[in-house]
Amino acid sequence: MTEMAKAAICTGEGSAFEFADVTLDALRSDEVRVRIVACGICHTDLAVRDRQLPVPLPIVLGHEGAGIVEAVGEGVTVAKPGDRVVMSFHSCGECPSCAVEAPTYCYDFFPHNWSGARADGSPTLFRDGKPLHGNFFGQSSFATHAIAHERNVVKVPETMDEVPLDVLAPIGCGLMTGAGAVLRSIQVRKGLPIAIWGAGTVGMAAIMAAKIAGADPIIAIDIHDSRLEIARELGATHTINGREDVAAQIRELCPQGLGYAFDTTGVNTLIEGAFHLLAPMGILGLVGASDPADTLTLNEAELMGGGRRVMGILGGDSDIATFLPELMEHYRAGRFPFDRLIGHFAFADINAAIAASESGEVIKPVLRISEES
Ligand code: CXF
Ligand code: ZN
Repeated sequence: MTEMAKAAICTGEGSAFEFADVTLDALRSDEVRVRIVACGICHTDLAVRDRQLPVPLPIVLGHEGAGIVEAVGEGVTVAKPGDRVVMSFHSCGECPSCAVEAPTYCYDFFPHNWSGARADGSPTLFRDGKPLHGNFFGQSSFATHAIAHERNVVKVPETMDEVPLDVLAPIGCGLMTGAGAVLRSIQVRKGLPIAIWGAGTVGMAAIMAAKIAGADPIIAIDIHDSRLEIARELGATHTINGREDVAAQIRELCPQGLGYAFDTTGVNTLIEGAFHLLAPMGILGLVGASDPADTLTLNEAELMGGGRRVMGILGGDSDIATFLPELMEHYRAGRFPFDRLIGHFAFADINAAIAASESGEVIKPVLRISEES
């Protein structure tokens, strides 16, 4: 059976997303059809639009979808029709990374997430009877309906019944990346100082998680004072405007050095500067998208001598089946108040939502696509 949907199609840099009627392919045995209630917008969607990632266009983007399951293939056990679900990235489930519950490092990440079709090359979407690129992050959720997979759908626990899907939607990307980096990848220890460069979605999630982990102090660095104010509300004990002498202020606050430095900017001069601030055994975590031509210069004695570590991190080492419910519980308990970052927009206003994200006016735009019930 096929299903009609309305989707926002990305045709490339400089062009607004266009709405069109599309058809979803018949479900395979491991697939889930979701009626989308809400979907967050992430910088990765915009990086695709701007051709910074090798994803084919035109395509239906959107990878922070949440909705209600409409139908499932016969092999699906994670959810059933009527369940509330959030979606995240897809993975193969078979490679050495997936075998140790580290699917963000899936050896077959590209075909499952960025090829514009299923990993076997078959299209999930059609427009006017012809294949249209979709299956973005295994979902393509800028649409009224999406095909997702057993491995990238997480049922929302019943304890979250009171929490609307238009709040939960963005949990499966930047939020899990920042929180997972602190709690899972770096495993921040109580009482040690952390500094976080960049107070966007990922940085803010890292700040909230650093508070959960008991890091102290928690220093947030950004060039926008308005973001630093929110960072303080969410758990930063100190904030520094990036236009000031950041290194001098951190040295004054932490004369023994930083236990952890976490960069979300991808700017190599900032990363190198952060490395010099590490205490013995300090860890520098990197999640920012950088210019592919950039290289880091690190002093070998400084790296080896103090047992310092530099860690590349993807998706906060999230194992979504366990970690997303854990984060939802932190939200419910008031420890992870990420709703503070959300600005809601109607689906029809997707281009305004993108503009608000790019101007910095809204940290995490979330599209309302249909009523929850
Ligand atoms: C991704 C990167 C790979 C793992 C999951 C999250 N980022 C998306 O924007
Ligand atoms: Zn994303």
